[in-house]
Amino acid sequence: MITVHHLENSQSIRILWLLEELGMDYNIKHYERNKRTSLASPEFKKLHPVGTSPIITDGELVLPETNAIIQYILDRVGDHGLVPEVGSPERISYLYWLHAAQGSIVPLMYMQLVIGRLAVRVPFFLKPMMRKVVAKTNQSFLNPKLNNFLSLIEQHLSQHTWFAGETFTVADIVMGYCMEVAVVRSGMDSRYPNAQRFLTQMRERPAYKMALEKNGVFEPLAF
Ligand SMILES: N[C@@H](CCC(=O)N[C@@H](CS)C(=O)NCC(=O)O)C(=O)O
Repeated sequence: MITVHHLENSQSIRILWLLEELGMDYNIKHYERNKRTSLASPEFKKLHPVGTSPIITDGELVLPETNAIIQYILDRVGDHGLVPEVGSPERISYLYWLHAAQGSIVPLMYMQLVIGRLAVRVPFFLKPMMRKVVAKTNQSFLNPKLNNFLSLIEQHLSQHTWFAGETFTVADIVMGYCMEVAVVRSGMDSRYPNAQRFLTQMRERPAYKMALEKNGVFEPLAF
């Protein structure tokens, strides 16, 4: 049986959500983050040399990386109906959002969080200078790139119910986490009504509710 090694407030929520959508049996082992650094606990780090969440184990297998885990689970199930058919227009949207999430959006959010913390962590005499560097990096580099994504998401969801079209797919699970983080930290507010509609609709899914219940208090970090 699959065990999800579940780091609090992490991308691992997607794996719980997927397993719930598929109605699979699984175990969860909960791990805390270091309160000061937000890094995973030493116990979690022992699971794999890279030591980032999510990680699953299945027998002898130890597998990290969100999208690799998702594909592994889908392959294991076979007929799941959560991925559009090869050759359909939905497939293109599915591929785009699945990979934009992990390849572009999460890394931008991650950078935003890390550089934001730099200004807090440096010695007091460097803080004024560091604050300027952080503000400049956000203003000239990170915010414009993230805002491009927020606008694209809003425009896409004004024409489609879900990320790949009219049917819920795994792209919604992968993007769903980005959407939760975008609300907390990247300004995805009422200026983006279709994004808000998507969030309401995904939060109403019984499988997501169950994943949140198993997770406990959820304050997504993308870190
Ligand atoms: N590309 C990886 C990124 C994983 C990642 O950075 N996970 C964060 C949690 S959201 C993490 O493990 N942070 C704690 C740490 O690095 O110790 C994936 O998609 O799984």
